[in-house]
Amino acid sequence: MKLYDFKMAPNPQRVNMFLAEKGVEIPTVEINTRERAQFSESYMAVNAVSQVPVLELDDGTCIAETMAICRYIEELHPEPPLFGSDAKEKALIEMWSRRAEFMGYLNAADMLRNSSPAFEDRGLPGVPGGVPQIAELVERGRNAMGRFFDHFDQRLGETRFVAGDTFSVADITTFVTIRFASRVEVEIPAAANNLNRWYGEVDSRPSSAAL
Ligand SMILES: N[C@@H](CCC(=O)N[C@@H](CS)C(=O)NCC(=O)O)C(=O)O
Repeated sequence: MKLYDFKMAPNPQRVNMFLAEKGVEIPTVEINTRERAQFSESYMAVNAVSQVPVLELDDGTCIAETMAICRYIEELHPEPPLFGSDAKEKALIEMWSRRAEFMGYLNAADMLRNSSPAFEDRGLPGVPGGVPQIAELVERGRNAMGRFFDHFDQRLGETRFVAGDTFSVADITTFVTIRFASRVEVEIPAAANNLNRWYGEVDSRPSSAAL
């Protein structure tokens, strides 16, 4: 098995933090997306949509998509369960993972991809011909991140972790999203006490070193 990885990129970081929580190590092959390695012919045979991460199994099967990779690892290494143990936990983890991605991650990505010179003509991932930046998406992303922080702060006033009492993959997506947003100087508001409390707790887990 091998993981096509790029340690600076947020979706590979989600897989790396997940692996660290499981105590599992998988050999990696670096695909440096800054140097356009995702568009090489050999990598496009691994993932036709030119994105990382990808997990290649020993039989040659290539699993793309962060959550699909994490689910596969969860099946092989069920302890500790990061996708929940019963019907209610599983559904809540799915719910909060989706909110972390749609309310948070995608907006942080819009902000970075549409503002940073390093992402010029890379408005969307995995498009060899390029996608122009749209400046308006930066402001829209900033407003959306504000709503994401508010909503998650409110939630974390009710629960220790994002999806409930136990740490889960939803915490990983939320944590990676917040670190990612800090690259465009978007930080958790100081007044968001619950979210700041939770961030400190997750940041102190050994798995956060995977970022
Ligand atoms: N939906 C995919 C998204 C993967 C993705 O966007 N990966 C980024 C790195 S975080 C990438 O490969 N970017 C390539 C590019 O910028 O062209 C997943 O969940 O794994």
